[in-house]
Amino acid sequence: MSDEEYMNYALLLAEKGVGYVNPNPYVGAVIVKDGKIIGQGWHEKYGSWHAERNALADCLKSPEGGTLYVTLEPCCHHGKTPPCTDAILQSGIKKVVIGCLDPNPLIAGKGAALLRKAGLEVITGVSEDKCQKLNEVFFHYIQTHTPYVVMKYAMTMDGKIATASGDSKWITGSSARENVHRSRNKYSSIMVGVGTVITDNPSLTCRIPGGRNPIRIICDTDLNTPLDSTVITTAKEVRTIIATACTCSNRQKPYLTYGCEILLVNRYENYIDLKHLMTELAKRGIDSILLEGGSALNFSALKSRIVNKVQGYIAPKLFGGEQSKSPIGGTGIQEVTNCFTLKNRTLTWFDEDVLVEGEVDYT
Ligand code: AOF
Ligand code: ZN
Repeated sequence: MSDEEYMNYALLLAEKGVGYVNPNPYVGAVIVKDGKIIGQGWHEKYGSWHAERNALADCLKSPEGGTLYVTLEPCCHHGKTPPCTDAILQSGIKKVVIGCLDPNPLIAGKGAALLRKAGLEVITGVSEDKCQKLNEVFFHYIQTHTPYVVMKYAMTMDGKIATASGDSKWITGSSARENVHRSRNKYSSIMVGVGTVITDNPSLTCRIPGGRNPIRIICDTDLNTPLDSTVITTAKEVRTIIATACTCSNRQKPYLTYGCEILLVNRYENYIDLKHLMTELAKRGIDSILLEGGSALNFSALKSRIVNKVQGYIAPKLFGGEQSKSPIGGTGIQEVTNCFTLKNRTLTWFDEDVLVEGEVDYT
């Protein structure tokens, strides 16, 4: 097998960490000796052993003289676990093939340099694009100290997220909805505006086998979330953060009693300051947000330039209606030249629905 093939296999292992390691990266490692894989591992759980140590522990025979393939540069710092570089040096491995360097300032090339200095052969940049793409959330979070925000919506082919009467249930089919639940498992939190809670009373949980619930974040400038809404009554079961600019402790109290966390943020143009909210959430270890709207919050988020990726599911249905809402509301932009554009676009079919994805290009 070629270096790329071993690295691609390590990438598959890394993906097994989805849902378990935030805000750490997904990392996979394979140890090869005499042309055979003798050990493999991945970063399985936040705070637990790194991929390299798991692969070494998995070795069927001595890794001495072997080659380590790892999707991310081995760490050389003491974090929740001791440096992987120590374990690699102790193992007698002779060659390390790295997918991409770790942008964490504590590492950032130092891990690779340390191994080279110790006399190991080190190759970097094998399947680099794939390795970086896998960790787009981690790369963004560690470099900007803000969460990676994915705006997701489902609309009809005529661009509506609800009918004229406000009905918005089941726009897309089950296969697309299942993919949304995979996203809820992948990203550490889910965010909606208070309007969505009032009109839809959603539970915002992850409903796929083995999935875990994202932390729920409700943007509620003036604390208007109904106390009998599902997100509030189940706040002791699923961590729920109410982001608000309301400082009145009497108004906050009932939410706290239900088990919600109140996150006080600055006000900005009659709304909460979303940039401020992002830094506060990152401080709490939240590396990613699935933004599920509604339309007012979606436009505020775009305007505040906090959105990194847009995922639009399009169903082959037509609703019509002057007043029927579209995914992004607010004032909108005035001139086409000021529009938001998307780069690195992809299309994926989910039965009859199509998912259009792209990264927001703020340049
Ligand atoms: C690796 N292999 O599998 C992972 C790495 O607190 P710790 O000890 O878990 O360290 C977390 C940092 O280590 C994290 O920010 C990232 O830079 C790196 N993660 N490194 O060599 C791994 N998960
Ligand atoms: Zn490590």
